[in-house]
Amino acid sequence: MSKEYGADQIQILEGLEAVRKRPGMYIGSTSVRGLHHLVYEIVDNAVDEALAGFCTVIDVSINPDNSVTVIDNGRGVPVEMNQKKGVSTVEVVYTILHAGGKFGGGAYKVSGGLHGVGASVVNALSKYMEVKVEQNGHIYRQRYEKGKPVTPLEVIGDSDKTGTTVTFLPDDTIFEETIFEFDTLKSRLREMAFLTKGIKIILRDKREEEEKVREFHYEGGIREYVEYLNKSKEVLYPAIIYCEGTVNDVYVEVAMQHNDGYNEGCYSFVNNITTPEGGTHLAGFKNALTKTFNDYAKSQKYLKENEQNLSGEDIREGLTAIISVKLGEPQFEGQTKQKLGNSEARGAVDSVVSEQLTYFLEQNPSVAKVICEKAVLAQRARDAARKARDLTRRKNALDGMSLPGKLADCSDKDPKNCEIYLVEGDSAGGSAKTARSRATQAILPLRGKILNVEKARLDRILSSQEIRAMITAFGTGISEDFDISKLRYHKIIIMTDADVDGAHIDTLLLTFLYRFMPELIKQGYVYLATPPLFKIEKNKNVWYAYDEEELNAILLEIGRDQNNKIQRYKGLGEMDPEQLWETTMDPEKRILKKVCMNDDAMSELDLTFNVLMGDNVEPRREFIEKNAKFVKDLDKYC
Ligand code: 28F
Repeated sequence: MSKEYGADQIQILEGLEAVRKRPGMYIGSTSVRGLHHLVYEIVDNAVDEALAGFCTVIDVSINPDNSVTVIDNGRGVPVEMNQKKGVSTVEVVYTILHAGGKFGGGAYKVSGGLHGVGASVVNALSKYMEVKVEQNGHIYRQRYEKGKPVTPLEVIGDSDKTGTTVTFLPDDTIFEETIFEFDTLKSRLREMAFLTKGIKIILRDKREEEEKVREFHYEGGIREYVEYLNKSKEVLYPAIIYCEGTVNDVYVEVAMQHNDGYNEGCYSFVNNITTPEGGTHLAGFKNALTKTFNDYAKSQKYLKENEQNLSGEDIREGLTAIISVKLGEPQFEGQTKQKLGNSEARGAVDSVVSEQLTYFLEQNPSVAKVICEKAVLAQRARDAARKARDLTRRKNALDGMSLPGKLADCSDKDPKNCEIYLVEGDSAGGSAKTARSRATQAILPLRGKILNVEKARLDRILSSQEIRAMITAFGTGISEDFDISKLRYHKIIIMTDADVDGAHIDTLLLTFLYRFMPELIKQGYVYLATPPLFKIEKNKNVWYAYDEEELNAILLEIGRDQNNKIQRYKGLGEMDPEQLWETTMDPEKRILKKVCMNDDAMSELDLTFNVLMGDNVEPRREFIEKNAKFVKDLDKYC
């Protein structure tokens, strides 16, 4: 007899169908990024249980089949029947869209993954999901496939513990990628542990013989987060400035500490969700900081009455800060819905930080002095930078002559058709100018190593000819002046020698782009050209190989004998223009690698750039030893 479908059941099926039809609406994308959001969504529910005070350990495992198991030691999702729905609360939480605590009010609403779409979305997008609840001395289990229950909730054993265990296998007919990345999960789970002081989060990778385990547990919460982000830097003072309070039902927590660098690293969160586009909480923080430091600097005569106020930028130079707020109904705005809109958060953060920072400065005059002195230096450097920066702005669109002399521009003026090659060295630059398609390909030769922006202030950076030439050529401006609509080329292609020096120039250029024009990378305009490593000649035939593997494949095919002439390219300069065109610049034949980044864990990205490009050699050595499988003559890199 056909199963009686009540109105509720139909609504449930329609809900799950909707998720499977348009998954991007619920988890952002079905790319590798959306895949990892499935894990964050389930872990968020366990974090909710921790915030409610009942869970202390969350155990996350990537299983050999790339399914994921998340275990918490909370109370366990209630197993009793939900009278209204006629099924267990477990089934309600895992099959009804927007069901579960996040929308049920009460203690369950202060945390949220991708805006709290709930575990039912993860269930709908999984080939199977199995939920186990330990409660009332029993172990209950229910299995679902593509979101639909395939067993009732049934007792499968006894247990004297309580908690919830969820295992799910993402549906590979929906996700392009179903291989989880350990480091991606590691970054986000570490961040969750920093944001939820006292929780212990364990991450296990069970896909290899040797299980890989990482444990994150920070009693100090976001204070330890600031310490962690500053660990590769020289801090200006030992203390970590900490503010905490609740205003208008907004819980505010702020930790900050200056380092001797020039980059600003302020990361904001709402209900543990990262808000890379900032919003009202970040605005409130910045306002409080500028007001409080200017009042203090004037009262202590670090600034004369008639002297210009310190700008927020001056005060935040070298600042690492975490701004975390928790509130009931977060409103998300902005291009990627990652900007907080709640107006009450601005005032709450402003008042908590103003009051407690003022008190801290009065109690710690030596720290206050160091910060004010650095801000005054930054103010002077900023004025110098402004003059240098004006040199990079083209007076107006017609003012072609202000383009850098070395730039061989293309004739097409529609950015969508145009690309600019950043070429290492004048000889390769010359050969690229000859090889290129003049209509759509511009060439900007870069002489030698560009300045490492990670270790320099803006005025020094803008005094670099190479840096100014790129800024002017791209047309977008930098930092807060940046305007993507002014970009003159929709492909920025870095073309360097396939050797250590070329790789070093790649990292210097990427550091510059990441620090001053991150949207170019985020929106996918930046590429790396891949010149061939080998040229194989045999009886007038020519082949090109881009790596050792390809070389062997070609030799296998044409036969290894003395007629083969194999040339290992040392650099671009060894190729004549037509070879360069043929192998590396012809859009029909070339291989371009797109440089990608996502802002799921910006703080980790900033930290990695600083470890690799920053002043301190020791953290870099550790990073290379840990990450590079076989690194010889290490000191060459440091
Ligand atoms: C591995 C992922 O999902 N843990 C969860 C709980 C605990 C409760 C709960 C969850 C209340 C009424 C919605 C228990 N006892 N880990 C998890 N642990 N959900 S999810 O309640 C669900 C809400 O419907 C819980 C008393 N109150 C709440």
